[in-house]
Amino acid sequence: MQNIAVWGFKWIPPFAQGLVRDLRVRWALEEAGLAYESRWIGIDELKTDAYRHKHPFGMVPVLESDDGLSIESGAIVHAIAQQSETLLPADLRNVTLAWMFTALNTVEPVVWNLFTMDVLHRDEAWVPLRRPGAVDEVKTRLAALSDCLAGRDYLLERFTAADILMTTVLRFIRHTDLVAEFAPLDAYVKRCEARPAFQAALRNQMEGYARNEPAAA
Ligand SMILES: N[C@@H](CCC(=O)N[C@@H](CS)C(=O)NCC(=O)O)C(=O)O
Repeated sequence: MQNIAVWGFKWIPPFAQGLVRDLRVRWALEEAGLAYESRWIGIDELKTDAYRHKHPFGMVPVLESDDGLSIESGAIVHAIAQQSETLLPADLRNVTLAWMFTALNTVEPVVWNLFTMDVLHRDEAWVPLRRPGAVDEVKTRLAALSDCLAGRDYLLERFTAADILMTTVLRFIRHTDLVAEFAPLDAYVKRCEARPAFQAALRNQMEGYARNEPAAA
């Protein structure tokens, strides 16, 4: 994989800054030591034919490289991880993949559901009715995940691509105290976010927003 470019939003309001899924891709590239450039797409340009040529659903992230175009943050992180013994260790291949799917298929749906209620639809009448059940669903998942993390630093014996996905998933509920209610989980997220590669990825994403901030924002 060479001549890599990552597509993210040109700018997004502060409530979503640091959450957009190109962060996972940037983090994986930083951990893998692969150089990349940033490309920025306006939200109003997402559904244009030109951009849909890159992403059929008009979303970010997209990764462009000499190998072609890739979509889906999990698939992109997996492709990057295949180039990195740190992210996808040969002796932990299957279990790393299982935890990558766990982050995206078992944890992200419930966490994202709560994020959409609290942040994207917060003024809608149905939210107060549905929210308590959504919180319960999140807590059930977080409790099980926290049990898995008790006594260990990462999901597996060492840091892998699964931790990138899990941490970025858990960030979707950073506006709540739910993660903080589970000490092993809270420590885990802080540990992962303290990694220099995460900090570099976040800095790159935030610098883009700062550079592209609309005049009236
Ligand atoms: N499953 C996709 C989800 C991508 C996604 O939801 N991207 C959001 C930003 S984090 C987006 O582009 N939203 C714009 C839209 O839905 O129109 C992935 O993981 O890449």
